Amino acid sequence: MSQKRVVTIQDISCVGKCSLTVALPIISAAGIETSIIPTAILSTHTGGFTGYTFRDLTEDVKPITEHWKSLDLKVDAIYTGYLGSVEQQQLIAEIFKAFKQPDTLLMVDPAMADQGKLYPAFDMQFALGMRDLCALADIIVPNITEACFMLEKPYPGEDYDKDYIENLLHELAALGCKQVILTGVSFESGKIGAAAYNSETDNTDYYFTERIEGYYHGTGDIYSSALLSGIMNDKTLAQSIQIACDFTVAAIRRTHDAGTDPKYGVEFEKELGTLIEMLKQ
Ligand code: PXL
Repeated sequence: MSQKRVVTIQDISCVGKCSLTVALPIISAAGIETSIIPTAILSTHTGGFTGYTFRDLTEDVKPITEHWKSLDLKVDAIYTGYLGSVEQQQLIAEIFKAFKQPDTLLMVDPAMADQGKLYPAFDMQFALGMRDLCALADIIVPNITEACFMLEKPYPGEDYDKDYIENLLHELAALGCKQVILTGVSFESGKIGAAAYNSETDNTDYYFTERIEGYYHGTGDIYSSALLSGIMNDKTLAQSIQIACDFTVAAIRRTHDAGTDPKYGVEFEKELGTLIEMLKQ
């Protein structure tokens, strides 16, 4: 069987591990070729740093994909993360159409918000553009904040129950995507995890791990990259959310124990061996 290829479309934040600097090593370690389309280059990510540079690469996206159309590229999955603009969201809809083959998985992580707030670069128009992109995907990976922005609902903070989460999952699936993974779900103190809804089977799976206090940057991207690594290695959705949760929390634990500044990202590198072991089981 030939090696699978993922195309991932996100920014390069040169310092502060997130987006492409985590997707590339994680998906590659999982044995999957990782082709990329960089959407922007920033000196750092935008969360917790000031004075960062931002070079928009929207102009480069079309020439890259036009060239690719002349190649015989087999694409097993397209995975989008942090995007720079509404224009890029529209370009990605075109890329989905041009490169989707019958068994290509389209995964959208609407990386744009957390803890009730949009990231600095974004507004409501961008959030609704993300909703339209999610409608085209097979699988989406929002956190609760992103889900609320896309569904134009108030952010509930920590004040929700299982019925609320399952209603959110159903409303997100109604956008048009088959599978919804909602991250950052917590029903009891000290535990946090994900809910996975498959609209084709109407089944919901949950998986929780220990909650480590603090805000750790880039963990959403690490989670999505590990989740896709599971799916591309033929794990079920339930197995993939478990692998992604365990890998992400192990990286957070290392960073917590080392006491390093969490805005620089988490120590996922030394957990890559464990990820590979989990994918082999
Ligand atoms: O991890 C999400 C992310 C990715 N890329 C950039 C960001 C952020 C979150 O703040 O600023 C540039």
